Amino acid sequence: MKTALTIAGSDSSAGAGIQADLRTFNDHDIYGVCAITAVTCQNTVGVSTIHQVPADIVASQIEAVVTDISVSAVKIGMLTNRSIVEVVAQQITDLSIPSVVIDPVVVSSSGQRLLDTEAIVPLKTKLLPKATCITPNRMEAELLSDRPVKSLSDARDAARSIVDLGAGAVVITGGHFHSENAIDIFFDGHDVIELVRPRLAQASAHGTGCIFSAAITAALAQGQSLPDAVGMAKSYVFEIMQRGIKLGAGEKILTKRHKAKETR
Ligand code: PXL
Repeated sequence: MKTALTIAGSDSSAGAGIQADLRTFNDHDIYGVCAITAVTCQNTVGVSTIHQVPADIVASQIEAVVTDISVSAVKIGMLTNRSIVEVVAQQITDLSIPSVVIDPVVVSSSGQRLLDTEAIVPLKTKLLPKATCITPNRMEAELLSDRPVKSLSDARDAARSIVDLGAGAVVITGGHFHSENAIDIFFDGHDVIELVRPRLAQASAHGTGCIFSAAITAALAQGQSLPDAVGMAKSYVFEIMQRGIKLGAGEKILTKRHKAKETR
């Protein structure tokens, strides 16, 4: 059985973070292992507290699993602070971890900061160049490219500059563009590909970014090409976004195990 590693934060509501990643790996017949960077105390309404895991403990978790279990791909999500960004970048190289998918998480969908401001530069200079693929949303693409990303044409320019910074490929997710469709821009240094799906009413559901990047990681671990992995992940997210389930007072939780018609 193929395995993939997720390096990310724990979400007590299990809609995003480590819990969503492991669920997504499982849906794609990948055994998931994990290294937890932070414990977020949150429910469907928002994040109340964040406990940052010490960087050496993050490193020990990664080393423990990777030196024992052969990992085919890694997904990197919430990293919390500069020390964790640096230690993870070092370990990707030292432990020769293949197929690195980075979801450059900065702020939660409920508006809580999940990465310190001072961690942005090391994220760009030390970690981004190790990415097989990085999956920023519009706001994250602005931070990475240092340019406004207000339109699809801005997104195409930002995608080029993110690849110029050293990422193997980038997908700028279009959930936040003011267009009729949800359009993602994929660029791998050669071709710009637009991935188009109709925009869904419940587009703000919690965890979509985590699930998208985890699905790409799972597909890479299965040996798919990157364009195929991204296309499959987009379809998977589109499918489960229609299965959002209202368990608490806030955002819906996305899980494939829930049948869409029960929510209508
Ligand atoms: O969706 C971004 C995200 C990533 N990781 C964790 C989160 C969130 C959003 O809340 O809690 C742990």
